[in-house]
Amino acid sequence: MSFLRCAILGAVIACQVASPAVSQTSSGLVARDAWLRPTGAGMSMTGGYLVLINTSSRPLRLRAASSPEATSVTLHRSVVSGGVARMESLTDGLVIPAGARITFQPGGYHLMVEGMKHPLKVGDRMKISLAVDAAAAVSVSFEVRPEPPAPPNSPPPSVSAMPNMKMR
Ligand SMILES: [Cu+2]
Repeated sequence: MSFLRCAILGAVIACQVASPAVSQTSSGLVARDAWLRPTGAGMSMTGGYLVLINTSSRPLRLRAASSPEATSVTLHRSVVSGGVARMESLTDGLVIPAGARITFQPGGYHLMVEGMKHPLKVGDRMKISLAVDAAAAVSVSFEVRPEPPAPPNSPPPSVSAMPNMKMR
């Protein structure tokens, strides 16, 4: 990782104190751009997506996810085999290599949220906890929106670009 990249990540980490868009675990995993699809009529399940960045110098394993607002949150991956799309459960979690970034997005990795206690509409927020290795789970605030908040490889937002900063 270059010095410049570290400097940018440093700015993001400093910013996350005030912004709900970025969360960090004690292990060095940064979660950003977390979003959920709104639930359809009569549906109690949805998909959650985010960008995970491993800022540490060793691999990190996302072990599990959970939310007080859903019966279960599981790690899934959509795959197409033999022309048929299906989802597989990542029962061993997901390893993020040192310095790597993994984008959860429709058609790929996603958090399968099932047994929602109430419907989600655009503009709502929902907390999902992520458990990484042996570190304490970190709570990430997901925004409900119809599409991703930013292209997967866009630069981190600057402090001045966040007019509505709130303390959590
Ligand atoms: Cu799924």
